[in-house]
Amino acid sequence: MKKVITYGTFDLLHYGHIRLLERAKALGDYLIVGITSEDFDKARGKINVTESLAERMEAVKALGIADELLVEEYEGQKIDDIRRYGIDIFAIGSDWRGKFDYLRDYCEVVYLDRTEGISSSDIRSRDRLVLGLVGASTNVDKIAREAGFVNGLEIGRSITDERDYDELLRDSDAVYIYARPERHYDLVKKALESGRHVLCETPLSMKKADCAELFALAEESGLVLMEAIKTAFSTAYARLVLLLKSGKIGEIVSVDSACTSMEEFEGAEEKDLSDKWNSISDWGPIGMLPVFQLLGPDYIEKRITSRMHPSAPRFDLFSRIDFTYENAVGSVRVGKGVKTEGELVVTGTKGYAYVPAPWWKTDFFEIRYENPAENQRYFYQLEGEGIRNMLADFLKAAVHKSPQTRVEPQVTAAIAGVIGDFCAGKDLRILGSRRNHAGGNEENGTSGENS
Ligand code: C2G
Repeated sequence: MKKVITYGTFDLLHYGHIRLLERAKALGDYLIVGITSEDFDKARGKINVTESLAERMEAVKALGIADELLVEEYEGQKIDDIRRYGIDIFAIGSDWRGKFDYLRDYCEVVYLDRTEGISSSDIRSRDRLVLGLVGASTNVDKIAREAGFVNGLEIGRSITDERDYDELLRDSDAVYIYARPERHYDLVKKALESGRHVLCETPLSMKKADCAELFALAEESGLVLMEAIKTAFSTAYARLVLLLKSGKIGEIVSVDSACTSMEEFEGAEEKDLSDKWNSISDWGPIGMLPVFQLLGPDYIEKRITSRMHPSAPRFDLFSRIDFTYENAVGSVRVGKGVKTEGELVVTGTKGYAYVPAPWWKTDFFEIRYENPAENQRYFYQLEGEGIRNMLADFLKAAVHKSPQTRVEPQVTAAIAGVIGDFCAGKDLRILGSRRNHAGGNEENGTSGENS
């Protein structure tokens, strides 16, 4: 009996796939089809796959062409499979010509002509979503660049002046918003009221209550509202959270994160800083993300300690935010123009998780125990700092109504709440304020703890 094997993702099964399978089958008597797993596809840079592994397997099975199906999970598996199943012929489409010649050491390799004029990418692009961009920053540029890797997501108009917002909304199905954080609420609300899906740079708002209102509005209108915290979409970070929630290091006792970047603010005056984001707005959401995702949004108390820019009393160059929970603590350090090790450490009763700097865009983490022989290292592909996955998830949520699970609305609201409290001076202690602003707590808008 001549055994043939072929592999593929087979997303949104189409005529090109069917012809390939029929011809592969005709090469022998028994056809095995390897369907790629989601992780394997992600690792090889295919992030747009619409259907789940189960759906894709079901669709190939229902054709009745394959005699057997298997799941392709790792690089190099083809050699293992060919040996294990005693394969005579490996067949694949001609788009792979030459790439699998190394399998000739194990069996015959046949490249079958690819069917022209049809592809899963084309089918995905039919449900395209036009994303309008608001704002000017490297973040906006990155969104535009990464959208090029997500089939079906098309960048539409791009504006930097809010006066053009109505036109932008008219011409877009969805918007990505990057504005001053205090402008986000109005811009998001208007987009939702106009029936547009929204991907908004973090923080979504400066008030907890605003977030609840905006999420309710999105839900009522059947629209997607997503906070653009790219770290939440990086595979390594998302897997770390799942692993820790499954008890990998026992009970979580402490979450400690640090995020800083160097920026030159020396000699700047308050007006020079007016269009810049302070540390807590820029880095705070990312720093707080693991605290709220691992310990929950309901802390008992918090304390924000900030060192402000000498000429801008609301511009924190550095802040440390300490959260107290019933049985755990969280601590976040953020800074601009300040440098520290940007790592994430999660302390547990059985071990700890260590994510090296810069932890917010990592492809690696380690779970460590008292006995180093038990330590485990985890590696995942990081495409486009997490932005690519974020855009793919946004598109799937908007077009295919897939549930969003990466940033919980309560986490978004908790982040907004902390930043709002900072602005209102609640739970805030300002370093040096006694010396620099004698009796200046009102001036700083603090709650008066420093006087
Ligand atoms: N195919 C085809 N004609 C098309 C589209 C696809 O003949 N118009 C073939 C491909 O060449 C491949 C198979 O159908 O042999 C499955 O295609 P995909 O689902 O795109 O999978 P692919 O990424 O090619 O996976 O380990 C995975 C394999 O290496 C190939």
